[in-house]
Amino acid sequence: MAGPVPVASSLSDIYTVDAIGTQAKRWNNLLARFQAIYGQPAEFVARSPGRVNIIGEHIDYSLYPVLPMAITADSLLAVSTNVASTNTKEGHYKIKIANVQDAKFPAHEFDIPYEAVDIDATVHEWTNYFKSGLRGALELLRKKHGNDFEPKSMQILMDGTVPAGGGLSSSAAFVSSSALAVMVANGEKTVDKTELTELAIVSERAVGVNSGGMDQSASVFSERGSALFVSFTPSLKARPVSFPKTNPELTFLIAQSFVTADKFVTGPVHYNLRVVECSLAAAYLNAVLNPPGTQLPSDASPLSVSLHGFHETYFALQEHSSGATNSKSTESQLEELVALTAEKLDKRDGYTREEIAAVLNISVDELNKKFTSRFPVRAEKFKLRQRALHVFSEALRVLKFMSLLEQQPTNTDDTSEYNARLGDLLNQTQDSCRDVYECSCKEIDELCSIARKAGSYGSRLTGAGWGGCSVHLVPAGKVKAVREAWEREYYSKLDLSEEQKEAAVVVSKPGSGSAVYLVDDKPGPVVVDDRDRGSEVY
Ligand code: NG1
Repeated sequence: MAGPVPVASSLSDIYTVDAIGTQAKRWNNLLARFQAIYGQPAEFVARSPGRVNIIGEHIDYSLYPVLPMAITADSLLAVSTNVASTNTKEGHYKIKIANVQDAKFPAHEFDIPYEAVDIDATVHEWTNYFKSGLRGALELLRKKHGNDFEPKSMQILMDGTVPAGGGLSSSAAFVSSSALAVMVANGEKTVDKTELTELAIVSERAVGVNSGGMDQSASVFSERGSALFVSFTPSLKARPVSFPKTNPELTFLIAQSFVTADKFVTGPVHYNLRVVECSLAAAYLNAVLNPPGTQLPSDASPLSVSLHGFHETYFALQEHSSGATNSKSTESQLEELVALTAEKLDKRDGYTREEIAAVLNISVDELNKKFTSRFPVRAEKFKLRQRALHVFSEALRVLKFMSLLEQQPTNTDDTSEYNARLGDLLNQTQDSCRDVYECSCKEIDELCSIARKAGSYGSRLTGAGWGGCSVHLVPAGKVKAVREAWEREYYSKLDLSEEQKEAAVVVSKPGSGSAVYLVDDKPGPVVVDDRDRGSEVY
């Protein structure tokens, strides 16, 4: 899966057949608008999709593997580097950036000094996501070409179809496509997928969210037709995973709750707080379960210490002291960690800073500096027990889900029981997100219970939660019934525009990841190589 980001020669390399017609219109509109705004054609388009997470929620920043897949909705950046330098300040390059939705996302022009990209994370401004991709890509370019590297000016038109705050990772799609665009604009003929993903993960943290790495990996690495198993240790790896043939056939439905969850605004009490709680839980468990003085390894998680780091250290020390050579399976290790957490972290109402600092043998100031100064959080107490229980049990569910996928169903005439086992794991995830990790909301809970009653095998929130989207594993024959039930019992009660109604529910097929399309090579409308009807240009 590693290797360079593909250069697409036609939209058929990027989208599934059913999406091509709509996408061709959209791409042609993007290229025509680019010409109209900047008076010249775009040279290339950089594309990165959103994603839906199948299982493994809120465990990527604790460095446990997850199973997302890319969706059709994406972020497109049409780019040209042919920018007149006449009014650009000395020692600066110019970025002109506009959006096809110009009323919502106004155009901007920046003169940026060669040495640094300034991002004001306290202001919620759409172009910050581009700037964070720019900053990350330039760091990589400097590593490759030296500190004197002079970035090219760019003019950009963006078209994003991943709903913002909808749990489908619009931000990762935007940051990854921006970083990719900057790399290509600055002459990189091939862009390595792992390098792009790693820089997009770090870049996104510049926008004020202590992000894990799932979304960027899914956005960059995905392959059409497959989900993606992403692991973060010992280094970032992604591999495609296919679903076995089942009867009844399985369909993933994505349903919007229309509760907008803005991670940036609610970070101090939701997302960023969970990241802090997980790292504090790792440090606490290390202090009470490992020999005095044990240091957790500094790792790639947002705060550099993670529950996965604790997990590895704990079992390595256990094996070392018992002289055992037969390592336990990861499943049994995780089961043991769930039991240990329940026993050692017994305060259900949470731990104060003072209580945690005393166990870590550091001052409250040191605790704040290490854990809560990177991004502000607001909490009197930290729910270490609940957060660690969710993370260990969710990591276990991912492994169980994967082993089911690898096993294949035994009775291929009727795989209902197998399907139900997959669904059951998704339902357990939802229960844990709702009751233990506290990242669901009543609207998502409602969508899940309506879907289950109408025939879904498994229903749960997807992404960060607190609103946004839900994902449902539904037998193909029940898709209609589930959609109708939502309409009757949920959507008809909301005041939705036609556009929202249309976007409320999508049947999701695993889509492909990042790609570059070189317009230069193919002037005129975008190329669609319709494999059924021969080559055609829309
Ligand atoms: P969303 O907000 O749905 O894109 C976020 C994180 C992921 C992961 C999920 C929860 C970012 C960019 N994404 O996803 O890394 O932690 O929540 O599983 O912060």
